[in-house]
Amino acid sequence: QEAHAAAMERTFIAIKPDGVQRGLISEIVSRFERKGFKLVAIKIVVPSKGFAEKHYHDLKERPFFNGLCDFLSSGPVIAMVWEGEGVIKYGRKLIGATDPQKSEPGTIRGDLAVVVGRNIIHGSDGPETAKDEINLWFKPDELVSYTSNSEKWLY
Ligand code: RTP
Repeated sequence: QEAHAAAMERTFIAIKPDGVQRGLISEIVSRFERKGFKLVAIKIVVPSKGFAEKHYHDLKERPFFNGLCDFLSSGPVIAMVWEGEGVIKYGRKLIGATDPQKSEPGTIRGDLAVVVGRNIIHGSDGPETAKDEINLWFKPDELVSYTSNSEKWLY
């Protein structure tokens, strides 16, 4: 069903500095990959504090905003774009609740994290933020469109 490919949904996923430092990159990538989502962009980057503030601009009134931005800019982050049917919502499901104390076992945060300030991963929470975050973190030519061999068995 090739008509799918053109309009396939995309989301922005980031492995935060704690996830990178703890050696969880392959574990996290693997969960999205095995589900059947397609990786269309990936890079490692140390965001500046100002960049982190842009990324989290919606949270600027929250008491933890400054600490959160300090943390996101404290080391390497893996920035990714994943593609697939329902990837924005289902990606959030794979990630689990914001507070790892409340995330279900089987989710990334439920299995791999303990506290909200070190919850190892970020995922866009809707179509608008997905679009904005992809545009913030990636230039258009860093997104790669391709057909993966497994697609005809997934869709
Ligand atoms: P994210 O954007 O990172 O995927 O997380 P989220 O939507 O599940 O949660 P959100 O409410 O947008 O919060 C963004 C990030 O802020 C940190 N946080 N710290 N100290 C605190 O009480 C607190 N609350 C939130 C978390 O790292 C959360 O992922």
